[in-house]
Amino acid sequence: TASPAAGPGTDYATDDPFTADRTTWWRQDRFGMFIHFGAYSQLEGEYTRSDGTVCRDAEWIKRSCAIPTRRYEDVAQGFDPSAFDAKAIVKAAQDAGQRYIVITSKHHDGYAMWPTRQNGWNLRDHSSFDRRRDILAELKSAADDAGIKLGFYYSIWDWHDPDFADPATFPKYEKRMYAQLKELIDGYHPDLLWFDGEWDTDNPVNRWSSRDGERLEAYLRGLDPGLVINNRVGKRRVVDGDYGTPEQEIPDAPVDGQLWESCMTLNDHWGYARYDQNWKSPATLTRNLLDIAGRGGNYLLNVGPDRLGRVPQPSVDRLRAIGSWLRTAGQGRAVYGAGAAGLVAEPSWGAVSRRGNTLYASVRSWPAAGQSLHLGATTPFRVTGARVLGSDQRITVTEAGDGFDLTPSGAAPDPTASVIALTVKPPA
Ligand code: FHN
Repeated sequence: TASPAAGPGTDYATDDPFTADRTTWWRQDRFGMFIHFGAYSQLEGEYTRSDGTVCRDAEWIKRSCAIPTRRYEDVAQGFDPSAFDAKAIVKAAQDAGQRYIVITSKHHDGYAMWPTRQNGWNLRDHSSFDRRRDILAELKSAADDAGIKLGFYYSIWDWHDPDFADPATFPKYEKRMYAQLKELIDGYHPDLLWFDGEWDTDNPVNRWSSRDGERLEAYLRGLDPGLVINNRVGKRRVVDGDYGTPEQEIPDAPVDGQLWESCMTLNDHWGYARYDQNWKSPATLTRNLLDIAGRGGNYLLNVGPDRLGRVPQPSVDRLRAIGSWLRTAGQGRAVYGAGAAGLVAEPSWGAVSRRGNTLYASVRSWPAAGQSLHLGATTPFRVTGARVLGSDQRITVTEAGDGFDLTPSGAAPDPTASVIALTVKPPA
């Protein structure tokens, strides 16, 4: 876990308060695309039981709907994501302003999305897909061409491998898991591994312990010291790996000195669910990104391709809207390479991030004419300049109480959030 070198608020010229290490690219990129894609996608969120009842879920559908293993294997046999288009997916990420991608290589159902040699339960050997294709290789090539980093999600928990559930044979599963991870690292050279499924569970009882996580992490770092690894390697979650992984939430307080990434869905499911039309609005998603960046975190926003491998249009539309906001008037500077301001209290009217000598106040509720925004300083500093990105209106900055009042001379340039860039200096 990267440790703060100077720490926010002591050296304003520091673009990044953390020491440069393997996570530097990850901290600077801030915004990534999560992809949940696997054999479960073939059902598109719905399963009709033998008694005719319909059961709904996405990547958990085998477990949630108690699908018999043989029946689920038949489903996977029909899986044919012929429309999976790595270049289109990478373009959707680029259009969103997402600078890294994490795709499920193996979810809890144990189905490998690459031609693993450890078992026959994979997209090459157990599907109707073109045996000549390798979607992880296609995605790696497209990501490399676009300058986008690529990570693999890998579930330690495995519902399919009979040796996982049996304490007597768990070491056989662990050996296959190590071998699969070596296949992924040697075969595709990912920049990041996103572990999951390391938690305790009742059925099958998870044999994985924090000790196992520490041993696995050491093994992986031996294979590639540059790998960024999340904290879901061992049960403790806080200590293991390079960063913490809150999910479907934005941590309440800035997590000083800790690296973290919040992962979220665009609707209510990670995997594709045809019936799920509960899409979050582009404004909500953009504001989440700004709130997260202002607290020093990363945002990993998910897409769930359908059974043919296509990213749903509502997902593409929302991602494009976020990217449009980031590209407008350089507003992305409030996110990329930016982090917890460390100088001010979190305001009610928006989010404040900092990059070097500039504070980016992303205002979602712009004051009425003649009204002001208050910025409460927690560390003394001077404001030597203020401007609104995308507008030539003026901002009057006056010292007030514990901080400053910012009074715009015009209307909000952007309904989602308008950014006031403040140049700051240590006290004279
Ligand atoms: O059980 C998984 C779930 O299916 C999904 O992959 C999320 C994504 O972070 N992780 C687990 C739930 O915490």
